Amino acid sequence: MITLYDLAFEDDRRPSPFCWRAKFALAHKGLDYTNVPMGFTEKEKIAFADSKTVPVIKDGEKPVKDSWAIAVHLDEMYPEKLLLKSEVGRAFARFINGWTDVVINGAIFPMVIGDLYDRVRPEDKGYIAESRGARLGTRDFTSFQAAAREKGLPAFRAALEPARRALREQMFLSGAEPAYPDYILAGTFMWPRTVSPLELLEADDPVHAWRERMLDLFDGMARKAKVA
Ligand SMILES: N[C@@H](CCC(=O)N[C@@H](CS)C(=O)NCC(=O)O)C(=O)O
Repeated sequence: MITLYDLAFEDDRRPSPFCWRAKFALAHKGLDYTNVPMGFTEKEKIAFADSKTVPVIKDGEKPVKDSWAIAVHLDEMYPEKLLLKSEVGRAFARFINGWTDVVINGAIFPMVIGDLYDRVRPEDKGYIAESRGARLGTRDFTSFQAAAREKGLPAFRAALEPARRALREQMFLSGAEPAYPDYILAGTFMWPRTVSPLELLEADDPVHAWRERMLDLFDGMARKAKVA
């Protein structure tokens, strides 16, 4: 039996890009699991895994923390539909993981922090104001977000060019079928989708069409999630 600890915002929104990677990975394998929602200030729920961040899974008695470690664990334990495919597939996925974390997540965060803060659970607002305020040097997230969007949106779209070039040639980042690199980037798009009305992509962008395909996977699993 697998349990996934998943970050929850107000009205049961589930924004964590890293938790979405795990949810796509579990769905890819066709594995059943129990989803346990947790707020930023409920870290005692994941203390058993010695983690301060989600996702965390408990697979039987085994705790696994960190989305990358979860993907590796799932491939080891359930090798039927591989997420990472091969040594080359794993190396490619590792690159996409780092690129998405640093470049793509980094570009989105300033553009949605105001909307995100508005949707955090009331009991978590103090924690987010302090932790993200310290990171950004301000607690006026609404003004910060407005300023970030001016230059940030064109820069974000430009940063997606490597993915766009691949998606002009193939249906998924991983080729004809989706695999973990797709789940990494799709997980990231679930983050703004669930907390902000900001549309990040133009309608004729190949990345937009790919995102639609990702939303349709697994019976529309991601599309069914509550949006901003
Ligand atoms: N490298 C980790 C990052 C996980 C992470 O940063 N998760 C965020 C939620 S999106 C979190 O739990 N943050 C807790 C906090 O900010 O206190 C992974 O891939 O799982």
